[in-house]
Amino acid sequence: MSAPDPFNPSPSRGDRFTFGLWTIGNPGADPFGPAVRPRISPVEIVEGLSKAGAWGVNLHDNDLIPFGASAAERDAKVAEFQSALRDNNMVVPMATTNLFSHPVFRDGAFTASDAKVRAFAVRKAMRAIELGVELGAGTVVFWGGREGVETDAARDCRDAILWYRECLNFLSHWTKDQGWDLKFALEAKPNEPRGDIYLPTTGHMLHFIETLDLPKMCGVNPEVAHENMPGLSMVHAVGQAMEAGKLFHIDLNGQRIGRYDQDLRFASEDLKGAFFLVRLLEGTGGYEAYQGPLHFDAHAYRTEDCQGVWDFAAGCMRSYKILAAKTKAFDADAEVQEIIAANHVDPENIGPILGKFSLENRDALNKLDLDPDALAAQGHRYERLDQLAMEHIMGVRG
Ligand code: GCO
Ligand code: MN
Ligand code: MN
Repeated sequence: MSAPDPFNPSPSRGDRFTFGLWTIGNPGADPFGPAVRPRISPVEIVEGLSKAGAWGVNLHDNDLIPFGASAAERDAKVAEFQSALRDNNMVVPMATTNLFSHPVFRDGAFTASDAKVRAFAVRKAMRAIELGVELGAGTVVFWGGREGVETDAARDCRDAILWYRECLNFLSHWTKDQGWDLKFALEAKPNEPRGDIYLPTTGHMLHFIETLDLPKMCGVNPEVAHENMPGLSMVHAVGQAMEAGKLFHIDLNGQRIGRYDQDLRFASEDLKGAFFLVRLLEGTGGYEAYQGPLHFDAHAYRTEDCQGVWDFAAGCMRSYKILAAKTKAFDADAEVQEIIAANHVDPENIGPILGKFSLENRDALNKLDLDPDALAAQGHRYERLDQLAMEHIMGVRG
């Protein structure tokens, strides 16, 4: 008998891994100190990511084209970038707009109180969407970093939400009018750089989307760090988005609860959270797998030089693949299946009664023999189940 193939966590194009120009190109500046390494150029990023086994690269307009560049400068940058993409067999699945760096956005972009700023932001987003389409992107991310306040004396948040909606409606109608079949993915974050950002969680975004003119075109781009900063569950945010058919994109990284947005290497914090997130995305525990790009919105530690940046990128992809293999083994584990099955019980076929209200189902519900003490008597064995998950993660099982 031949030995099974050893597990290979090396990434390849089929894994659909992507990084942003701003993530690999992050030179390590922080609010307390300047850049510590040279900014890797867009062309070098495309080459390096391709060698590392990634599938694509994403960008903000200004990651490639400096703010205020002439048309000729823009076209030259785009042409150079496109030829690097072609030479290295890389795609651009997602494009986004920088609506946060220029001081014009210091009090917001789509939610700025000055209508001229909002107009400038929408026009900038139109140019960024055009760029995305030129590069072949199918998804446009909107992250409203400056859409918030330090003081609520500044504006009524109902005005902000109304203006946010108007701008997104304008952009989605314009996109349709251009004949483009694009998806908009809205990314929530609770704070940073603003004291409080509007629509702070994926859950808030999911509701807001339903109030837009073209809700089908819009979904979410949840980020591990942004849900974990306030101590929320990324697994539940993503699960709710998937259940609603709204997981259009995802920002994978690592984060400790209660801190600034750390954007750490994927799975380097909260390994168990990362395991259950990958399980959800891979669909090993049930339901369909997520089919979109697996994007890492993270950057290397400030301690690193360029070699460290590539170590960081490899680490994100390897950890995802290792966890994908672990979740597969976890869900194939007979003891795991047995504990889950023992809890998911309905021998009297009660589910359909609750599935739809009718007078018959009301009567059937009232007739059921339900003994709370008997139902409460048995434990659920989740201690054992979770330990099994831990032992798979720790590599002593599976
Ligand atoms: C952040 C955000 C950004 C966005 C990016 C895409 O906290 O800085 O996560 O990295 O994801 O701007 O729109
Ligand atoms: Mn972030
Ligand atoms: Mn992000």
